[in-house]
Amino acid sequence: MDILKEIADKTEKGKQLEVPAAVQKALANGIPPYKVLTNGLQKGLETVGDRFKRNQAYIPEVLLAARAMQAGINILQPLLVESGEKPIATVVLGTVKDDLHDIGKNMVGMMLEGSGFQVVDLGVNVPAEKFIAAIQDKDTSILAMSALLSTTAPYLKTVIEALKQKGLRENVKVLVGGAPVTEQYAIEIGADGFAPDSARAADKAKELLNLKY
Ligand code: B1M
Repeated sequence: MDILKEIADKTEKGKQLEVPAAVQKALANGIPPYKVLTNGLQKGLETVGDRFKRNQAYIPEVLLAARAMQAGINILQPLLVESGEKPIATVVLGTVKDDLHDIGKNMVGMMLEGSGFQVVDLGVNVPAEKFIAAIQDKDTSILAMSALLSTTAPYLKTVIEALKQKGLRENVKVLVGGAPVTEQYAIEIGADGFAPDSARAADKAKELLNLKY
């Protein structure tokens, strides 16, 4: 079997103990880390996600697949974040309140670090006050927020409004993303930028700061 297909298959089946070896094999075959991530691990998680949507998989299966994917990401992470340069700016990153999805956010964090940003990752279920406290604490250039549920996407706007109320809106660029978020939605809620995936999130972050990429 094609090694990327094998990784996708093992991820889908939640084979947390077998995924790392398959990822190592793909890397040894010269497949670039980002391709292993998107065409292998991510594909497997998406497949189980689609089955879940059609009521053909249960949440524990999705969770096991997510853990298997994380086991693979742990191997890829050092390769993806290795930029070797001084941080170009600080990004505060998090998944918004009431949302526990963190895989996409973690990928965005890795790609940002790999592009030379310092990333302050606040984790998941982050309320507006926590984003604001982090921005005030660090010399932050970008606030990057992820939302994976259609019920939590409106919270992106809540945070932007809270920034305005605190007089901090002009201090940071706001970058948003996540499956239910679109470019149009980002404009409507007053964000500065949107990206559909982690690689483009890193490009967009540079663009927002007028840095070349
Ligand atoms: Co959840 N879940 N989930 N889930 N889950 C989805 C998102 C869903 C689409 C599944 C479905 O129905 N098909 C659905 C949302 C429907 C909707 O609102 N439209 C859903 C649901 C309903 C739920 C629960 C409500 C289920 C329940 O309990 N009944 C529940 C909610 C829990 C909560 O958050 N409060 C829930 C729970 C879970 C698990 C805990 C089991 C697990 C999360 C584990 C974890 O994250 N540690 C889980 C998972 C794994 C998924 C799916 C299968 C995969 C999500 C994922 O990690 N994708 C998902 C279905 C699917 O996507 N096929 C689903 C891979 C990841 C790389 O993609 O996160 O989209 P993504 O990130 C992308 C881009 O969006 C972008 O870059 C990444 C790729 O490069 N991106 C950004 C992300 N953030 C960005 C930020 C940026 C820019 C780009 O700038 C800052």
